Amino acid sequence: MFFRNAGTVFSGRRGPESFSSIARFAFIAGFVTLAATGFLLTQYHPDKVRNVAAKLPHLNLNPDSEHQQAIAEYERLVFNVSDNELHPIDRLIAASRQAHDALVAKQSFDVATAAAKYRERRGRHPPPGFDKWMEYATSHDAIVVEDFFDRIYHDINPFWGLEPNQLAGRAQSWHHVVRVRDGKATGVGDITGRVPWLKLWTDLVSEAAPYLPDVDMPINYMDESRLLVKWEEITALVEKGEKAREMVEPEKALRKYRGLSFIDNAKNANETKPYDPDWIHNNSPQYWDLSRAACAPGSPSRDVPALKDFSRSPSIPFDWHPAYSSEGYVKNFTGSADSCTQPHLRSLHGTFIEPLSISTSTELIPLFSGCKLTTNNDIIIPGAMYLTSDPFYSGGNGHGPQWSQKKTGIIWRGVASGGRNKKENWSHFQRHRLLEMLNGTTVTALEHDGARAMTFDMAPLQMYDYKRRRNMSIGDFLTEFADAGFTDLLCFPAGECDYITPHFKALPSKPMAEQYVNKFIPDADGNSFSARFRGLLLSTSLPLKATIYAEWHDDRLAPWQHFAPLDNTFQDLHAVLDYFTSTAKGDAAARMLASVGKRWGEKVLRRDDMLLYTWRLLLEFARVCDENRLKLGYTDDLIPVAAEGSA
Ligand SMILES: *[C@@H]1O[C@H](CO)[C@@H](O)[C@H](O)[C@H]1NC(C)=O
Ligand SMILES: *[C@@H]1O[C@H](CO)[C@@H](O)[C@H](O)[C@H]1NC(C)=O
Ligand SMILES: *[C@@H]1O[C@H](CO)[C@@H](O)[C@H](O)[C@H]1NC(C)=O
Ligand SMILES: *[C@@H]1O[C@H](CO)[C@@H](O)[C@H](O)[C@H]1NC(C)=O
Ligand SMILES: *[C@@H]1O[C@H](CO)[C@@H](O)[C@H](O)[C@H]1NC(C)=O
Ligand SMILES: CC(=O)N[C@H]1CO[C@H](CO)[C@@H](O)[C@@H]1O
Repeated sequence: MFFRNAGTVFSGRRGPESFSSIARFAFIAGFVTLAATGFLLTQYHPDKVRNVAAKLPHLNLNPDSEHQQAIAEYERLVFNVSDNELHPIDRLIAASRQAHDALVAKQSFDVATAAAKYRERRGRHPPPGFDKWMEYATSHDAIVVEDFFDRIYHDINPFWGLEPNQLAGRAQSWHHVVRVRDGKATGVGDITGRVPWLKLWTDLVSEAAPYLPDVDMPINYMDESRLLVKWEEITALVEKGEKAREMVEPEKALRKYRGLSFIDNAKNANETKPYDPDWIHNNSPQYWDLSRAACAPGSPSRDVPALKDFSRSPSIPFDWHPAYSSEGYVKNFTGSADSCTQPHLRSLHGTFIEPLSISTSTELIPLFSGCKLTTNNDIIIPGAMYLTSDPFYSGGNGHGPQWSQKKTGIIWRGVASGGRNKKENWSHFQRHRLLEMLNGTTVTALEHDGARAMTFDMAPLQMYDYKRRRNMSIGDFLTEFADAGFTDLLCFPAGECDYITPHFKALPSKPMAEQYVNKFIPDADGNSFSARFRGLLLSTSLPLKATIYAEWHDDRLAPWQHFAPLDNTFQDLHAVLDYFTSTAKGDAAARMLASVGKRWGEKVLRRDDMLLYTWRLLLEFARVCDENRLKLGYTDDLIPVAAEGSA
């Protein structure tokens, strides 16, 4: 039973005891790489700590560094509480730090190491041109960890099961293409009256173009991702590709891509007309049904059909312990985005209720998109909005004041998107839910008068047990703390807002830069990904994030390290906010995460990092579109004397 009935009691969880010694260990191990706070530890577990500290490299603690102080302050506080005062989130922070440090320790600094790690993880030689890619990466201080690029292989692998010339032809003839020929990139396609994405992506690819083979990047010009191929079909394609995969002898590897003149010169009209598969334009809620067909058989959502009637209140599955969570808090953020394991999302996210537009194919074609559902088969590139300097998304050059200058508050502004919200279905939309949960008036009424909110129930006390929840003061707290509202209610039909005005009022918008005065900023999906996440990470505020969309950067960001993750139900929202605001330790944790996230973002979310991601992706895509693809490979590192005529 997934869904909570009125009165269902939450069925208890494992106590936290079993975690604490591991958590402590994790913290101590984590310090080795922290390079900042060794001396503080000595005040606490003297013996253990001295052992660790003895192994620490010489540390240069700069007492003026806001970043180092942010870390030191949290550690001081977390080490001064007894095990049973540790919050589950403290344990998650410790575990996340340890996992992330271990990941970053796998960094490659030279092409031979990077190529070896590539072969180990991918089972092929890297594509030709890998050396130039690595050269650019190292000369631009990029952090190269093979795992950071997993997404590329997840996305590209099914295409190894398709025929290369057909792939190349379909890519070349698509409606909107970033085309690379002879080391130059151009945008092809009619963009009259459209957003400037083609130019943004073309400008990015231009920077890599001198080092790229001829390649076509067919791009999706809709907000929504487009391809939902049945799980069985994708699996068969991936298996076909894997069966053919080989690690050719280094001397026999081909270094030169075939090139695309064979298509460019073809006079055949069939090859220049865009190939459009059957597009499904049927409106909701069949989208859920298309999506679940892309889930593995046996996964919880696969056999749960779309809801037909959204007139009933949304029900949140409280009595439920997903594998991606620990003690009620998201631990595995990738897992939390997966709709295949969460059948209740069929009625808790606008994408599955009434998306603005649907144009979906169940046939696999090459198509590049800025984001996708975990079930989609589009190939992800960095969202075009991340490439603009538009302060609407990025907040511009200001990233907000220091933590101590900030207001202890949470702010959110945005439009009531997520899909087409209507009288019959709006209470199921994620942004509406987020705002009602942050509305002090609504929550106070819920706590004191038993008035039902339209979009949510209070999460059970048994699951999230804290003082404010017990004394029913979450509403009062939010009244002071939260400033969250829609800037446009986007009523449907337009102008007929009676159904929504008792619950929401439109507020004036606020530039991102002004929002950064607050400590906390939640980020929720709109019609697709929110496009503000990068700006939020780079700010001095702490982003709180839930999403069902995958993005290019997912493998390089860690929840509870760079941002605070939320469940897509938001059932954990109040408890997470309580953790951050009820003790000095919580505030220090928020300050630390905001600072660590910003620092990390400045290292791995730069334009150069988006360039390197796209560059590597295009090398892979050019290879999979090449009829010699099984033999193409970078192997110079394995051949003692470089052979002549490298491409
Ligand atoms: C640790 O906690 C105790 C008791 O609450 C307090 O007296 C002491 O000052 C704290 N130490 C530090 C370093 O914060
Ligand atoms: C296009 O393809 C169809 C079917 O493969 C073929 O019958 C037709 O002659 C082709 N047209 C041209 C202009 O080559
Ligand atoms: C996180 O979840 C994803 C998707 O469900 C899964 O593939 C991955 O193995 C999980 N990661 C960990 C560390 O459990
Ligand atoms: C409830 O508890 C919170 C946290 O301790 C406290 O700040 C608040 O004043 C309390 N409110 C009431 C009504 O008791
Ligand atoms: C908060 O909720 C109340 C009703 O509970 C509503 O009147 C008000 O407009 C809401 N505030 C915002 C900013 O939407
Ligand atoms: C998925 C779903 O049931 N959506 C409904 C939202 O509300 C409109 C009525 O305004 C219905 O037509 C949709 O079917």
